[in-house]
Amino acid sequence: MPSKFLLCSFKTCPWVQRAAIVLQEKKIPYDIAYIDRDNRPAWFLAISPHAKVPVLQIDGKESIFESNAIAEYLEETTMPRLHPADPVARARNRAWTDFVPTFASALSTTMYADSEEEFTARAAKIPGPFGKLEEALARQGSTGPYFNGPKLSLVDAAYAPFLQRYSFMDRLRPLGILESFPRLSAWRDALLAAPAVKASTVPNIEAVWQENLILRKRWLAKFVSESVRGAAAAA
Ligand SMILES: N[C@@H](CCC(=O)N[C@@H](CS)C(=O)NCC(=O)O)C(=O)O
Repeated sequence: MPSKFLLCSFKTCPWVQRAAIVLQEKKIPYDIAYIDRDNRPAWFLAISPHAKVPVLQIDGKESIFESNAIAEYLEETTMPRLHPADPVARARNRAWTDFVPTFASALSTTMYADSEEEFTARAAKIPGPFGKLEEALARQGSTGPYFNGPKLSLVDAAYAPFLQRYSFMDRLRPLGILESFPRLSAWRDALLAAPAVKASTVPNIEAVWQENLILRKRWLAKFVSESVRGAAAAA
C-alpha cells in the first residue's frame, strides 16, 4: 500500500515548497498541516527537532525533517526518478543543490531588510550568487527549460521557491538584477510556469507573502497595495 504523507508547513515557507514541488512532480498524494508559527502545537514540536517546517510525517509513524533530506527520501522511495541517471550529473546536481542556502540567504536578507539603506546594501550582494548560477547553467549546456533539460529535477525543485520570492520582491520594488542573467532568467520563467511549482503553494501565495512582510514590519511592506493591507489588517 502506498504511504500516507502529511507535510507540516507554514504557508509562505520556501523550504516546505521545495518538498511540495517534489511531491507534486511525482504525483504523490499528501495532506498539509499548517502550523501556527506563533503557537506551535506540542505534537509538532515533538517531531521537529529544530521547531522548523518542513516535517514530513509518514503513515502517522515516522517523521523526517530538513527539505533536502525529505526530497532525497522521496527520490529514493518513489517513482519517477527526478535526479539524472548519470552519477556525475547527479553529483553536480547535488553540488548545486548545496548552494541553495547561500543563494536563498542573499534573497531573504534583502526581502527582510528593515530600512532602504539595508535593502540597497543587501540587494547589491544578489548578483554574486546569481552570477554563479548563470555560469552553472552555461556549463550544464542543457537546452532547457530546466537545469538538466526537458525534465524537472530535484535541483529545480530546490531553486524554484527562491526564484519565485525574487519575482515577488522585484514586483514590489523593481531590482533590475535578473535581467543581466539571461540563462537564470529563462530558468526562472520555466520554473514558475511548471505545473508542479504552481500547485506547490496556496493559490494566493504572493498576497500571503506580502501580508507576511506587513506582519513582520519589514521595510518592503510599505510598497504593498492597499487591498492586501486591508486583508492583512482584517486577518
Ligand atoms: N534547512 C531547513 C530550513 C527550514 C526553515 O528555515 N524553515 C523556516 C520556515 S521557512 C522555519 O521553520 N523557521 C523557524 C521559525 O520561523 O522559527 C530546511 O531546508 O528544511
